[in-house]
Amino acid sequence: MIMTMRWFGRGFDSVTLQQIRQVGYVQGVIATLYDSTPGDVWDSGKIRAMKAEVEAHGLCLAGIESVNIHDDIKTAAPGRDRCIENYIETLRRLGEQGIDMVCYNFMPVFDWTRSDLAKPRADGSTVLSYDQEMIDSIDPDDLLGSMEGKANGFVLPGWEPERMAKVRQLFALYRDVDEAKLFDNLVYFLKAIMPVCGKYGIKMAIHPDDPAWPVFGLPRIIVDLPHLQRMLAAVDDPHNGVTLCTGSLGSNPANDIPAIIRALKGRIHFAHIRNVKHHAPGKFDEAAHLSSDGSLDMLAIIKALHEVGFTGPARPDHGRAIWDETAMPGYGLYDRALGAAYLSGLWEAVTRG
Ligand code: CS2
Ligand code: MN
Repeated sequence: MIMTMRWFGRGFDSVTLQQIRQVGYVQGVIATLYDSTPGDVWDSGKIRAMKAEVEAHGLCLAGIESVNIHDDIKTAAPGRDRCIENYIETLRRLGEQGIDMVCYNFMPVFDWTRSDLAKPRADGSTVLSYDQEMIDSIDPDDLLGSMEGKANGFVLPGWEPERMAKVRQLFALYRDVDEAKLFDNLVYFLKAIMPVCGKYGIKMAIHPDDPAWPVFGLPRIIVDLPHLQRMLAAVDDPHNGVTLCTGSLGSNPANDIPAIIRALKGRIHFAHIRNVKHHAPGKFDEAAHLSSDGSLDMLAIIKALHEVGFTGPARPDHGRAIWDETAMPGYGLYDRALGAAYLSGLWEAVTRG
């Protein structure tokens, strides 16, 4: 396992590469071209500059999160083949520079969804939280507004303002896309990109839907083990793999994360490790990484990753906002650094027996 942290790039992230290096418990970062628009080809010069900047700070660029998928691909709209061609070209350019892991998601309209980005805890820290009842009372049109209010001025990953400005149109695009169609569109996309992935050794790692159930009546297809297995079987190529996000899959208490890890042996290319605290069905808070702070058994998760021989990058996923830090919700330095230290400790204990 290679411990990493996500970095959104200079100018987009409140955290610097030097700070990440000083965490000490991480070897690399997972980065992206944060100002890229889904559907466009990434600029080779920008990819090269990003990689050089990361390496100049003594860190490795362990993968990309995310190369986002245009809605035309997800809905099989007329523009899909062009967008797929562009995606293939982006992968080729990443592959040429030795980047071998790409995370993406296939969620319609909204990326991850939360009802509160800064829910106060008793100790004055804040966390992201989800309450289905609250989500049901929000008009999807207003969701971005209510999220932006608590985003500390940052653009949220997967919530590109230019896309969100047309939420209504996006919903119209998905009107006839049910679970079966969305799945077919994912398979079509994966089949098209497998040759370039094979050529450059790029491991694609789909991020689970977050939360792991349909939101706003939109279909969700990466929510549990049967769905993950169906997707891996449909394109049975080792380059077609998974981002094992414990918090996203763990939003549903029925998902047994260590069992999922064991069942996906060989196909997990990236791990997001964080804890969640379940309160009631459809109601959870993100928690500190520590097992006792949430509902997930982090030691059992690390043990399962070790057991399946996981060698890819892992990162502490979201953290709490602590010590008065102002950052993108979930992506402050302090609590993710604590998470990296804790997870590295568990990993050392497990690997050394
Ligand atoms: C989120 C997502 O849970 C997470 O990791 O922060 O934004 C995630 O990065 C994307 O869904 C992956 O494409
Ligand atoms: Mn995640």
